[in-house]
Amino acid sequence: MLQRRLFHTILQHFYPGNQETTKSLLSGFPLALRYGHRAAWNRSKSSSQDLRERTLVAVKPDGVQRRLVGQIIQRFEQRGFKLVGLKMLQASEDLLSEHYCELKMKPFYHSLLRYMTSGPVVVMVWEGHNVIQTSRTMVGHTNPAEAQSGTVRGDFSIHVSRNVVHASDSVEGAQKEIQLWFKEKDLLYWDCDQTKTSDQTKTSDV
Ligand code: DAT
Ligand code: MG
Repeated sequence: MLQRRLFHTILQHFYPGNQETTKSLLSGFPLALRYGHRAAWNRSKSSSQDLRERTLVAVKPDGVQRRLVGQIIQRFEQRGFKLVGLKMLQASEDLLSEHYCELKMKPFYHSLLRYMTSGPVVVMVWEGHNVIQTSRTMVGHTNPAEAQSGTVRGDFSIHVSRNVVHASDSVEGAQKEIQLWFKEKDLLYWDCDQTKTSDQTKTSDV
């Protein structure tokens, strides 16, 4: 009500004596207010969801054997993504057949499962803006022979059957894979509160 009266006063200032113009502009005001407010709310809602995008990245058995886990984690940290889940495990054939269910008919499927069960894997969930697409770019082409230098596969591997790392390829794929590999309770929600850290440092310095 206060906003309506304020708007009326402003209109009166610009259109003195023209009651009709003032009235017609005023009738659109609550709508503009309502939709403007809703649009702003939707914008902030979608941008905060966007920052919370999550993906599954896994260091495959060859990556673990070759002691590449640290370097791969470092690339994601350095890029600015947030680690919200991490575990090392010997994956079962059941889990992998679910993970790679879309590849069941491929000629390499059985050797893929043999390779993926040949040793432990390190599975991670990374969070951040556009993390799914950016991770795919960072990981590089499926076939390392075609992967660009600077990507994980382009820097650390030469053959498609030993391509070191996995990253989800879509929003649906990431959701499915995260649920498959992690229980909800094993994913952490933590805030990146650097201000607090520097305040604490200042306090302890005093
Ligand atoms: P990506 O891992 O890049 O998402 P994908 O989902 O098509 O690729 O395949 C899953 C894995 O299967 C891939 O990382 C390595 C293996 N693979 C794919 N194509 C292959 C091929 N032609 N020969 C052997 N292994 C292959
Ligand atoms: Mg894939």
